[in-house]
Amino acid sequence: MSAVTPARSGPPHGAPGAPPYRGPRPAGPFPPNAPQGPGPAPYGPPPVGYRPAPAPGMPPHGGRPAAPPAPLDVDRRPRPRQAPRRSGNPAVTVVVPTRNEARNLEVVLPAIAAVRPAVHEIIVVDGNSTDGTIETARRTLPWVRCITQTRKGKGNAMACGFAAATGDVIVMFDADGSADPAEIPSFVRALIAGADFAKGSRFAKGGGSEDITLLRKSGNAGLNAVANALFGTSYTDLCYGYNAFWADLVPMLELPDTDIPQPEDGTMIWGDGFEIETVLNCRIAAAGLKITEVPSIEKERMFGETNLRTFADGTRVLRTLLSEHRRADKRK
Ligand SMILES: Nc1nc2c(ncn2[C@@H]2O[C@H](COP(=O)(O)OP(=O)(O)OP(=O)(O)O)[C@@H](O)[C@H]2O)c(=O)[nH]1
Ligand SMILES: [Mg+2]
Repeated sequence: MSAVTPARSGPPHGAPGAPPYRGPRPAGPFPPNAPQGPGPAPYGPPPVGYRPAPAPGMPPHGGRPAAPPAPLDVDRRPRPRQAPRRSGNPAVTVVVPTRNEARNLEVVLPAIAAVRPAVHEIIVVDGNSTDGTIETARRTLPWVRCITQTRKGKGNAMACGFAAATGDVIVMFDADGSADPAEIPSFVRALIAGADFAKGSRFAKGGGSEDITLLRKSGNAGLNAVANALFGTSYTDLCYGYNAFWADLVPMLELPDTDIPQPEDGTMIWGDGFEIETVLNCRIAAAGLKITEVPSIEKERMFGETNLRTFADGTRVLRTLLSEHRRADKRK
């Protein structure tokens, strides 16, 4: 992407007529290479609700004022959500779940920060990593936000990240190097063009995977067929973690409460595991929202090991489809 963020014109923050203050930007310095100055609208012509970006010297991501650097402690308490809004120039929050992904973050975080139009914030949601993931994230990209999840499982990590997000759009982004940050603008463009949910797909035209095994591909295809039969959808890639949606949908998703403590017997609360993507796919479909698939190319995990257990997690996904179908039926 060569487009840059346009300069913000108009009064400074706090002055009459200035854009509303939408909460502190929690991180310290902004990306040093963030685009400044005038330029074309980042995602094409500005449609209704266009919100101009900041002038030189102002924060580059939608005009939020800079806050003092985040404390070094990990922030366990999600900040209150500012009212997200839909516009042609949305502030983009990238939520990155991590479990022992230090080596990958050294590559992945700078790559996300280099995306243009620049993202508003990156939230690393860590799950008790033992390899210095959080320290590495902070060292690699000082303005990254790091929080720790409240229970275990990728689903809980994502729910914590969604609750902490201050952007208008939320992008779900795996930390293992398998997702290409350069695709973020296509997800955002699909949302600006009218989608509620931009669903990444390795099997849509233009997509692909360098990583998926035959077993997982067949399992995914089967689960996909069940989902489409139950929900009347046309999903081509049910179990893919690279997706984006408007942040105003978070309350409607009714994900498991992040304040509930981890069960003492070590079991995972329903929705806290890898079934999170299925839960989102089902609830968005059941709500009749507009879904646009975005072709995506999945690369191989760079370093470290998978957290996915093909059979156990595949079974969780199948059970999720059935229980989400019952849930949708009850609400009709
Ligand atoms: N915070 C947190 N992140 C997790 C947890 N489980 C997985 N993740 C992260 O979720 C992302 C996807 O997990 P992966 O282990 O890559 O699973 P996958 O993408 O289905 O499988 P492979 O890419 O084949 O390894 C990665 O960034 C993981 O670090 C968890 O319990 N907590
Ligand atoms: Mg992966």
